Amino acid sequence: AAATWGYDKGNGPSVWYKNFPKAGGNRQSPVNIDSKTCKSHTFSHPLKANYSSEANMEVTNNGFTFVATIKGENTISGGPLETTPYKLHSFHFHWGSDDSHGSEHTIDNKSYPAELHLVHWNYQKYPDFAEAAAAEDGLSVLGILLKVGEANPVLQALCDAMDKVQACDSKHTLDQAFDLASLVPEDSIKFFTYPGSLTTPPCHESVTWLVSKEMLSCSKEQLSHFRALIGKNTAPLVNNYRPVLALCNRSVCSCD
Ligand code: SG4
Ligand code: ZN
Repeated sequence: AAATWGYDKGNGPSVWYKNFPKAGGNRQSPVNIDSKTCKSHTFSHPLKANYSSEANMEVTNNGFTFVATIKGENTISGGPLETTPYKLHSFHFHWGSDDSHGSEHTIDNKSYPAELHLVHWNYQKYPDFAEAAAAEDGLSVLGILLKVGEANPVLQALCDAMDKVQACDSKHTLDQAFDLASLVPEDSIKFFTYPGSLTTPPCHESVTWLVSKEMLSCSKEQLSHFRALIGKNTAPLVNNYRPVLALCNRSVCSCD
């Protein structure tokens, strides 16, 4: 059977609203972030990720992305989340077929080759992730753009894991503990924030977005591991990003 959604001509972002009406809403993600016009805001608590090392991390090629599911207790709080901790559920990436595009968020209309999403949920308020994913204050995703530069040793462990799950719907367990903390800026994170949605169907409007101002560097060789993954239709898994949507009645805050 044909997939109900994807990134191809017939099932891509422009037609998602037909099967997933929320995709046509006015709190959708991603968006372009205009760094010059967004308002500066100081929250009472700095945004901090409290991450540790994940043993036996399981990674999957689910045909839409490369996703790592997290068993340990790792949280983020501060910024717009104030003192409510949100727990890391999983992380995944979006990327392009070449270095000129692939990120979901754009900064001053510039695309980057890939974007990391660390998905957290409001675990003290909701009984499970699924319920949080549909609630307006249920999720917070930390997005980190990848730029081409030096090879990144932290990403290399993930690139090696990608080689083990090139086939669609395959899984692998890392045999070395993975240091989640090294994915995110140390100390307090400088970021942009706005209220938005999941960027894939059902596009629930449940996400407090946090887009880090600091990027991760990634070599061209490392990006080639992403592009060697195989998607749903035996084609290369590339261009698995949703293009930017209108801000509508929202504004993006800039926070240092
Ligand atoms: C990807 O399809 C992930 O595989 C999904 O994660 C994720 O859904 C989805 O993207 C949307 O997340 O940060 N881009 S996004 O808005 O995390 C969720 C899993 O399926 C609910 C684990
Ligand atoms: Zn994502």
